[in-house]
Amino acid sequence: MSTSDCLFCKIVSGEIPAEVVRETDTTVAFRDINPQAPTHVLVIPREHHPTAAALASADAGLLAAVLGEAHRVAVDEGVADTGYRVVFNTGAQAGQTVFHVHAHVLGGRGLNWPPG
Ligand code: IU
Repeated sequence: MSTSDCLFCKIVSGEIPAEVVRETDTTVAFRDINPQAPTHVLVIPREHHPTAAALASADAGLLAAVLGEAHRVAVDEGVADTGYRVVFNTGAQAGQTVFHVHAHVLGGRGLNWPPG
């Protein structure tokens, strides 16, 4: 499933370039265009699902695959030992702006809690 007006579907298809750091049959991980930390990578399923909640309902196994890749990205980026954050902004009030589910992997600096 993909939608023709979805930016992240276009990254999956290669129509829009991205700095891809990991790929599997079901997921793609690429650097965020506007990084908020020294490591800021987005992990997405190739299939279009708008939010983490929608993906949890439709295919919990694929959501688990996205999470697994997020942790592999952290290892590859060298932030697994110092600490990192995996975030799904879910819905407009939580700051979601791109409605193709994505896990943010943030690390390489101290991260505040609670987030803004
Ligand atoms: P959000 O959780 O939906 O707010 O995150 C969307 C992210 O997608 C945000 O961090 C943007 O910088 C990032 N992004 C990108 O990496 N490439 C793009 O072409 C666009 C947004 I538009």
